Amino acid sequence: FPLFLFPGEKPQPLATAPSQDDLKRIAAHRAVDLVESGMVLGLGTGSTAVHALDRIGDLLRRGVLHDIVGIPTSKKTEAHALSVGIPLSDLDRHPAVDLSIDGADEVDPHLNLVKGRGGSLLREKMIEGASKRFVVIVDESKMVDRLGGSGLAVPVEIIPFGWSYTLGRLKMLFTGECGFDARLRMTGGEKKEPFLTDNSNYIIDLYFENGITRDLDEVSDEILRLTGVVEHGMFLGLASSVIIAGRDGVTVNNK
Ligand code: ABF
Repeated sequence: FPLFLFPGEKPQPLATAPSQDDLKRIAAHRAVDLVESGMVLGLGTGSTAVHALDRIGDLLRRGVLHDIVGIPTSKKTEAHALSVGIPLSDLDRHPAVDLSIDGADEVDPHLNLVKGRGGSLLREKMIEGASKRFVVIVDESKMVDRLGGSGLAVPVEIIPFGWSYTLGRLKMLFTGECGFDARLRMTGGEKKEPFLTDNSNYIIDLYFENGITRDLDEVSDEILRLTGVVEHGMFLGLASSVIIAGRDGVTVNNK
């Protein structure tokens, strides 16, 4: 894999068959090659994005990059970015973001995404939507023919007030859809309670047996029109590029 290395830097040894985490790191490092000194960066959330944070921190420490300011997409990312020495800001002080780098849960052939299984979709969409360039980093397992098609959830962030009413309204949008289900996301562990986002909201997870078969823009509009819905995890037309690390190499798909 053609990773960018510095003089004296040893290539990270890969097992003969790279693990999924190796692939995430490879995609992340490729994206960080696009970072230039002086940039305002949108900092993604998740196990793939963490590799990008670590790499940016490393390049700042070595003095290869300087004058970077990062805008974190979650509290978790904020803590990690600070721990690796990335100076932070927010959208109010830096409303124009040069480049955002983030993972995704699903990517379709048109570079539409599902994001937010980690629960950070709202801040991600705000920051990535404010970016001149939004680069998505994934391993090959995230590629799907149709959004919702991996059998995992399409998340919707809602306000807690009247959540079961909003759940009912969301279910009504997909009446008759074969194998459709919608559930309030709960925390794991023994103490079961609703999962809370960084914005103190709830998440409703939508499940589609065969993926979303209807027009994605229409589905998006219908969901957003429901009072009580804050945002959903379909990122339509937002990605500029997707870097896909697979066992046969790295592919870059541009919009
Ligand atoms: C965030 O991290 C989310 O939008 C998405 O849910 C998730 C992807 O996580 P991972 O890289 O751990 O698979 O970007």
